[in-house]
Formats: sequence, C-alpha cells, structure tokens
Amino acid sequence: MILLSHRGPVKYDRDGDERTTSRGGGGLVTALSGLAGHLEDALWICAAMTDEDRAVAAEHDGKSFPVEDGSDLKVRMVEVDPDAHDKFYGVIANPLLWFIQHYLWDLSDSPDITPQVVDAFDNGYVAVNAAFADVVADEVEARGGRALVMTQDYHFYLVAQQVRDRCPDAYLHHFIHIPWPQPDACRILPPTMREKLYKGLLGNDVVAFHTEHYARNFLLGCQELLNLPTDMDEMSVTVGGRTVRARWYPISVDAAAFEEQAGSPEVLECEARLCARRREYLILRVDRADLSKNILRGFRAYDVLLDDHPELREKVTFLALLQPSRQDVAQYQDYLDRIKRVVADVNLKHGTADWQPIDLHLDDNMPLAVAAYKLFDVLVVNAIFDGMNLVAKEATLVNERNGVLALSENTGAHEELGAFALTLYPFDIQQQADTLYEALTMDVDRRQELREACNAIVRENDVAKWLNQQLADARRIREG
Ligand code: GDG
Repeated sequence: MILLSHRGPVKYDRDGDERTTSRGGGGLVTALSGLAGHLEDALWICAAMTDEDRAVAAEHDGKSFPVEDGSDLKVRMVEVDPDAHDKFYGVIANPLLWFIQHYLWDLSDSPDITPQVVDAFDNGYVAVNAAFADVVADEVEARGGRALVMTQDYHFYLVAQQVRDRCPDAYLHHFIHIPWPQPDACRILPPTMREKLYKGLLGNDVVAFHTEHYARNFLLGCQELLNLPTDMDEMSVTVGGRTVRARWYPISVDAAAFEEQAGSPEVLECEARLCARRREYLILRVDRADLSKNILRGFRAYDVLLDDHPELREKVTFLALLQPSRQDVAQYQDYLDRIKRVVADVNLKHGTADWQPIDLHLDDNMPLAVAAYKLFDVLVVNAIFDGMNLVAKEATLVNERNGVLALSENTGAHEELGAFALTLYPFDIQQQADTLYEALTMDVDRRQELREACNAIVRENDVAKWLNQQLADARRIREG
C-alpha cells in the first residue's frame, strides 16, 4: 500500500545541535498515523515541510526510510521547489480550494481569478501534483505496477490520472477529508481549471468522502459540469470506458489509544490545573483557528447567552483552545486578529475583577485539549461546514461529566451523532445562545443518556473500521 498526503506522519526540526522528531499536525495525520504502522509494507509519501525534513530526505537520497517508531512504516519525503510550493499551497489549495469546498468566499467581492491565480494553478498546483504523481508512479512500478494507492485530500486532485497513464493496473483510491460542495460552487473556477480537477480525480477507481451527501455532490458535478453519465443508484460515473465509484466512509479516532492518552501524566497535570480554577460550568471549544470553524459566531452567541441569562455570570467559563493555523495566508492572520478582538470585547463587557468569561488559549497543546475534553459540560462545534470534525468524536470518548455535544448541522459528524447531540444552526446566533442554555440546564439523566449513546457510536465506528471498509471495498472492486 502507498499512502500519499501533503503532511506526513513525522516532522523533523532542529533544537541547537539536536534533531527533534514530532508527529505531523492535523486531523488527517491523527487518524492515519495509528493505522499505517500496522499495515505490512506500507509506504507513506509526503512533502518535506521543514529544513530538517529536507536534510533527512537528502540523507536518504530522496528515497524512502523507516520511521523510527517501532512500526513497519516507511516514509518518503518529497522535496518541492519552494516557489511552486508557495503557489500550490498558499494560493490554490489554501485558500482557493478550501474556501470553495467550505463555501467561505464572499462572492460579491472575492475571489478574483487573476493571471496570478492562473499562474499559481499552472506552475504551482499542476506542477506540484505532477512531481508527486511521478514519485507515486515510480513506487508503483517498483512494486510490479499493481500497488494500492490511497491518496488523501484536496492537495492532490490531479495525481490519479497521471499515475493511471503510467500504471494502468494500479488500484487508485482517493479520500477527501473536507466537504464536496454542490456543482455551482465549483463554477467559481473557470472551466479549464474545474474540468482538470474533476478529470484528475476521475483517474481513480474510487473517490471517497466522509458522507453520502458529499459523494452525491461529487457525482452531480460530474453530471452538470462535465456532462458525464452517472448512476445515482450505483453511485458511479462512467468516463473513458471506466467506471469510477463515489463512496463514503466516516472517519473516526482510535478509541483505545485515545483513552490511554487521556490517562497520561501530561494530561493529568493539565486536568489538575483546569480543575483548580474551574467555575460551576465549563463550555469548551477546540479548533484550528480556521474560518470554517465559525469561531466568531460562537463567541457572539455566548455574549447573547450572558445578556439573556445574567444569573450565569461568574458561574460559567468558555474555554477556547485554538491552534493558530495557516499563518502564511492573509485571511487566516486577519481571522486571528478578529478572534482576539471579539474575545476582548466580550470579556470587557461581561467580565468582573475576578472572572474572565472567555479563557482564550492560542497555542498547540494537545494534552490541555484532552484534559479539557474530560471536564466540559458543553462542547461547542458550530462549524460553518466541516468534513467530519474529529474533536466531537474524541471529546465524546473521554468526557467524565456527562457533557453535552452542541453540534453544527453542517458537520459530517452530525450524520452519525446528530440524534444524540443538540443541533446548532451555525449562522443563527440566538439559536446557538438558546441551545447553549438548554445544554447547560439539561437534567443529568438526559445528559448521561446522550453521552452514552454518542460514546457507543464512536466506539463502534472507530478508525480501524474506517480503513478496513475501504480496504474491503478495494479488494471487492479489484476482484470485480
Ligand atoms: C480535517 C477536516 C476532518 C486539538 N488540539 C490540538 C490538536 N488537536 C487535534 C484534535 C483533532 C485534530 O487536531 C483536529 O481535527 P478535526 O477533524 O476537528 O479538524 P481539521 O484539522 O480541520 O481536520 C475535518 C479531519 O480532517 C479528518 O478527516 O474531520 O473535517 O477539516 O484530532 O485532537 N492537535 C495538535 N495540537 C493541539 O493543540 N497538534
């Protein structure tokens, strides 16, 4: 098996004379890392992100090497021309594609498809995808041309078609971790660009998503934008005499590993600190500081909650653990500033000498996040759109206070957990404030019932099932 994703399972850095190793960030790496090590002869291809990654890659002549974590996993870090990478990543993947797929553009004003964007597409996205497709095809050929390739996410929509041209017997599977939007959203891109992206993906045997809804949107796009014959019962599309299937596999977490982490000394230490300063109620959110996560409206809803229910003052804290993200993209820098401003406003308006209504942390601190998962009374996940949202699943697994999940209807997780959560409508501020109040004041038996139901679903549909179902389908389809 060959895995391809932009970020890999390890990241190398340098601390003085020492080389340091850390796990790559983000939900995708979290989900895949635990699993890939169990697969025999798995190779994970990724981009060399840091100077030290590039040094490690050079030490191995750009070839694969074992990850020193006791598993069988090998990694191949691919060095990309920095200028092409900036265009690929900073102009096209984030923000252009990310914004289209999460419906984030304010279309009266942006995006402008300028010659610079076209250049970034041709000399960034297309070029970087071609470089990775070459590496993947080399590795497939080294395995006799019949490997299983599992490509991840929105960075690599063009890889499959190029690999297929060189390796027609490979089995190509692409999992997309973010929403697939309705066809009209893709009309932001000129036909040349959007057709290239769709056709690239159609080089796969299976294009996979978190939910059936995204899979349908993809097939509708094939129908409406490319005029291809689709079968909505079989969930497939015919292209160049081949059948390409759209499938859905809800991603999840490694329940056992996560519970173990929840009992680690680092987490227990953070937990003690949080307990020492907790008020009666704890509202929590844990997110990358990403525009899709709807952080500003979450704070505005909390402001309304405090206006409507003065009896909650000094009794509740909104703990917001946000990891700064994509600071090379202007919209994300601006978003962080806006977050800080709205937090300052709410704290100034409602705070007292010894009570800060919002406790904002802007850093990368996974032990603190896990400790907070154990302690919340209400978890807020009010994303504008979110492919799945692993935070909702992780928190459900380890919470010890019958905490209530307040979950946006526009997350993939809502398809599985929505029946046992309080649904948030992410643009409706009053509804979110009212729902927070409902969650905070819900009787304990009902809270326990909901938490146990969510917990059972996450345990049943864990990340091993996510991967095994994809592998089983691959076997079935291959054997035909
Ligand atoms: C994308 C899609 C989809 C939390 N605090 C820290 C930290 N975390 C971890 C969480 C969780 C992950 O980050 C976030 O995962 P999400 O799924 O919530 O969100 P995205 O990063 O946007 O992930 C998403 C996912 O891919 C998988 O397919 O569910 O819809 O957008 O695991 O525990 N990680 C680190 N430091 C922290 O402080 N390193």
